[in-house]
Amino acid sequence: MATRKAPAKKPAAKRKPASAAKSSAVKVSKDELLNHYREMLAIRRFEEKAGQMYGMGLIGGFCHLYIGQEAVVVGMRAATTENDTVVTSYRDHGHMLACGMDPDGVMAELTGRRGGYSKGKGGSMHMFSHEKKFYGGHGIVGAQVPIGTGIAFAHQYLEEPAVCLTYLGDGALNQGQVYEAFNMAALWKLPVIYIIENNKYGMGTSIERSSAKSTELYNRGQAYGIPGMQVDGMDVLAVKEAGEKAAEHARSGKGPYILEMMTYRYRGHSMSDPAKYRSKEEVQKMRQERDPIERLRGLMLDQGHAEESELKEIDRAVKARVSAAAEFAQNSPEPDPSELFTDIYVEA
Ligand SMILES: Cc1ncc(C[n+]2csc(CCOP(=O)(O)OP(=O)(O)O)c2C)c(N)n1
Ligand SMILES: [Mg+2]
Repeated sequence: MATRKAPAKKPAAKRKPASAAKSSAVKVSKDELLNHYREMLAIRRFEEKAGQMYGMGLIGGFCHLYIGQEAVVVGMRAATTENDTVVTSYRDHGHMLACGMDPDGVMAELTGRRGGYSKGKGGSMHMFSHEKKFYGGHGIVGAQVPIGTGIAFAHQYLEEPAVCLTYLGDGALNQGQVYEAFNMAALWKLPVIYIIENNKYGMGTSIERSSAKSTELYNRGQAYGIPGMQVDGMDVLAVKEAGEKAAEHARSGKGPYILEMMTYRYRGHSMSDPAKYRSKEEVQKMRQERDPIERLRGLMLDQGHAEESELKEIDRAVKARVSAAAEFAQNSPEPDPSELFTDIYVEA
């Protein structure tokens, strides 16, 4: 469960070395563990169902599944509060569910129905919930980073005690706008946590082939004095622990923080990805050895936090909830064509 340490190489003079989170041997209550398990499983089952429905032609357009990465959003959610805001890329279903958004509304948006969060007009990549403080869902790689930085600026300006969790992929980290945002966030000490979800691949190639210094993406804020940490993103407890540290830093006026979550996606980049850039064996190995849900399940059983029967009951309840969301999404009517002309501008 250990998180990775900063490289042993001695840091250059004056360079603030990126630190590493300690192991996740923290005291956590049984209820908390069960909640983490339930939430990760809910995302997994939701995404599996979405994948099935896509295959059946019930969902169209782009659809990027989050399977494998569940510990990141669940751990970060547990480390932060309901006042904190979230913004992310197109791989966003897990983030929305972790924010407490209704699975019915998310699934109905995927099927393009009126009951969806964007009334069926946005689809997988374009959902928002002001109530749950989720600000998208962005299809343009990296575009959410200046937006999250702007939200953090608003928190500071309005003297709100909130932090903005700004998620981005390893591929997005090479975008110029990310560094413009880093500069402003550091300059003004904005309450923002940049969470790099390093799942090792962009759309069609590995980080080794696309990113300089690919083993230490958490150091990318160094030029601006932004501290960073590399975290085992397949361990929900390690994520939570690192998230608490980053949130404390950002909330107390010290400015931005970077967390590099080492994670993995099991499915293709999107539903139409032939995944020629990696082997099936690699995916299989990850699933067998690193799966965040199985890992937590094993930990709870080994340490006597839960009985098999309790976990089975959670599995059953989660499955039933996801089936109900799928049912809702198929029964909700399609938007009326007149809806094409509404919601184009939103009142301030
Ligand atoms: C500006 C821009 N360039 C290219 C694309 C096409 N594209 C979509 S996702 C993606 C890869 C991004 O990978 P990463 O940031 O690692 O996120 P992941 O999909 O792994 O979650 C690319 C190149 C885009 N949507 N926007
Ligand atoms: Mg990636």
